[in-house]
Amino acid sequence: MRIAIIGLSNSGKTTVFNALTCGTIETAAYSSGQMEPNLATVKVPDERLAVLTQMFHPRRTIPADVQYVDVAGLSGDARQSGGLPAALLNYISTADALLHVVRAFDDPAVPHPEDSVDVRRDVNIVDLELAFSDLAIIERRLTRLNAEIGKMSAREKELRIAERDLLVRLQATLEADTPIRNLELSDEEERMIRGYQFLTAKPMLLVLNIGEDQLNAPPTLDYPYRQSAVASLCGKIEAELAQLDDADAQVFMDDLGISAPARDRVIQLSYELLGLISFLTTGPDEVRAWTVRRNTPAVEAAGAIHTDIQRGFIRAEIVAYNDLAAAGGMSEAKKIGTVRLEGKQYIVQDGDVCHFLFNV
Ligand SMILES: Nc1nc2c(ncn2[C@@H]2O[C@H](COP(=O)(O)OP(=O)(O)OP(=O)(O)O)[C@@H](O)[C@H]2O)c(=O)[nH]1
Ligand SMILES: [Mg+2]
Repeated sequence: MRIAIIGLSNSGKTTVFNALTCGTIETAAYSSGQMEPNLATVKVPDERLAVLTQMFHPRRTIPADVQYVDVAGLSGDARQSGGLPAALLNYISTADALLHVVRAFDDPAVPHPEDSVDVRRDVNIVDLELAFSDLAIIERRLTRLNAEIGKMSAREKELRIAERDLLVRLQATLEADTPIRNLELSDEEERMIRGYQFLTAKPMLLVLNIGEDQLNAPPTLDYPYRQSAVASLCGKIEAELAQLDDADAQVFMDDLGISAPARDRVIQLSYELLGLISFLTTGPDEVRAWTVRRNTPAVEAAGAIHTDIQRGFIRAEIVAYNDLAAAGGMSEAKKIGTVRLEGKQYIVQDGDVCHFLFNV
């Protein structure tokens, strides 16, 4: 799972990246304009892993991880310049979700590309930029489809017409200033558009980067779309916090009246609001958490571990974490009868302890 950190230049993207990943990438008051992204992998905190480790004594314990990629700022002028730079678009479109850092802090030493702090305006600028990119793809595809449909066989034609109708619907949605993620699409419709990697179809976490002076009264923002959430944090403080050991961090947090570092909160938010869950695997070798989207069928979840397991999938042996913890061990859970056999289409739940049976 990869989350791309986007936003206008100087909004504090690299600062937030450092806060989330305990990184030390240099930040600057003057936009770097760099195209090379910063990449880091973050372990997702999960108390269940400690319990399972006690139970199975594996050689290693591997938490789920999320990758963050910090890219160059969006300039807000893609419409004039003919689209987002290709390298930037590539990093954003291949991400599973977007984290938009919006500048809420006021600091005369840090120039704002729009010359003033205005959270609502900046959210709109970036949303428009993403929508514009999606619209360009839709328009190109519709032109192709319309040219091709006349020459197709009946079966092929039916499929293409369904795709065209869906794209026309997405186009109308975007033109009404609504992101694609706000639409409730059927599984089949989602499959139909997955390949386009639409930017506004990705789950979106807006992070308001507030100043030290706003800690006690962070600004709010109404952002009512589906698969979207709003959080606020002070990037500058959190990046400093990420560099301290636990004891020093606690003193610093007590001083500021913060109860927990933002990185845990933001990673948890990513999980809940970006539709991600963890399933768990256990054994003498490793106890491990894996990340998949909510509503993932068992056969696809198996693919998160290895494509061979997906291809040769027979069944999954599954016990809910709470049942396993209550039973105290796998053979006890089997005795009580809380271990189930599930097929390919079973929808994996957060905390499912899974053992996949497969042949290759
Ligand atoms: N006062 C204050 N300054 C901040 C905060 N967050 C970031 N800054 C400052 O803003 C400047 C830009 O921060 P960066 O994190 O480099 O911003 P960016 O969005 O990555 O910038 P580009 O990559 O150049 O687009 C730096 O001087 C930061 O120290 C904050 O919460 N408060
Ligand atoms: Mg940066």
